[in-house]
Amino acid sequence: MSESRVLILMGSDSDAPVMQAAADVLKNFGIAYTMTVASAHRSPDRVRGLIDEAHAAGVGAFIVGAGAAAHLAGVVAAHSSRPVIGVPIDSTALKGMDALLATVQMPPGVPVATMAIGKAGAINAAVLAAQILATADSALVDALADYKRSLVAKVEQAAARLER
Ligand code: RP5
Repeated sequence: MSESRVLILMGSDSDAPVMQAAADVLKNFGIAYTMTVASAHRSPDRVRGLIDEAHAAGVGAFIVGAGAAAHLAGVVAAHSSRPVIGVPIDSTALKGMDALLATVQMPPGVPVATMAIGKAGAINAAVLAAQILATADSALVDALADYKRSLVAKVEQAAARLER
């Protein structure tokens, strides 16, 4: 954890296939992270310990994914004044709507920046974490500009393919 700039937490290892997308994006930006499992309901003391460790390490943002009664991001936000980015996971019969509402409906004063449900949300969580860290890292500003250019290029390639 000591070198990490982002802590990625998830409520269960069953969330890992979605949350791996956030890790992959951070890796592409060269942002060191720690990724692990801790449950707000099943292992609250572990959650608290990880938050303390993350603070000691100086992480600049938390990315937190959970499904169902997804309180993990909110609990992290309760214990931290660093930015918390929530990713609702589609892991129940309610297809992530449960997690979306549980993650986004925070009381005033305790924000969780809530992303879209699932993999798109995990990717955006990592991009947002990079944008937060970029406020004090000019190399990341350049990397984000490159990333935006790559999005433009993909659209242009898709347009060219369709127009052919
Ligand atoms: C949530 O319940 C987890 O974040 C996961 O999305 C869901 C199911 O967890 P498991 O039963 O697979 O451990 O707490």
